[in-house]
Amino acid sequence: MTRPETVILPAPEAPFPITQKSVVISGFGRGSSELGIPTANIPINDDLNQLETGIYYGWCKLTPCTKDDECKTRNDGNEILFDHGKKLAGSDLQVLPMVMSIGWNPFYDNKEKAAEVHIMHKFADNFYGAEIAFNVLGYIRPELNYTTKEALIEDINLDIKIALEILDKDSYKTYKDKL
Ligand code: ADP
Ligand code: RBF
Ligand code: MG
Repeated sequence: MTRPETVILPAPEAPFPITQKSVVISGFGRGSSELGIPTANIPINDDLNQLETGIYYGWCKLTPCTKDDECKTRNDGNEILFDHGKKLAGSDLQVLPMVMSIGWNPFYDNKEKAAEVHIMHKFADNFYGAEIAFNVLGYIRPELNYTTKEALIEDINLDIKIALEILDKDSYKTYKDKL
């Protein structure tokens, strides 16, 4: 399954792969609560900023940081527990497939550019403050605005399907071993 506008290359092409290590920060908390699609937010940096805004895919790998728990207060006053990924275990620590959104989230009219990773894996707990290594291997589509939340959710679910199909090709799977 795909979209007419999604170009699937036989293998990643420049500027991909973009391989980085970062840390999971907190956002507005809307991914899980409003969309049912949690995203691990990461700070924007020069390399990600140079990509055009839109939806990307690749592999990622989480590692707990050995730091004490911290409570951080979000802009809206909510307290977020940063346990730095202490509860990650077993398959949570494998290399996992992901989709990444980079941009302004036009549906929510954000004032700051965000980079967010949805990992196609079921986690029992949050992992704010964990280390995330990832490689971005390709681009799916631009960021869009939507008239309904349901339409956004439907499109994200199609992104996930497309990403899983591409990542299943040997020429993309081989990048799993590079994290
Ligand atoms: P925020 O706006 O703070 O990023 P979200 O609702 O997007 O809030 O939730 C993000 C948090 O959910 C992540 O930081 C991570 O700790 C956790 N999480 C649980 N499951 C996943 C998943 N499959 N992919 C990404 N993050 C996940
Ligand atoms: N937000 C948008 O406003 N427009 C989009 O087209 C859009 N596409 C996304 C695709 C994926 C795969 C993901 C993970 C997120 C996307 N988002 C998009 C971001 C979404 O609005 C955001 O994750 C939530 O607001 C939670 O931060
Ligand atoms: Mg998020």
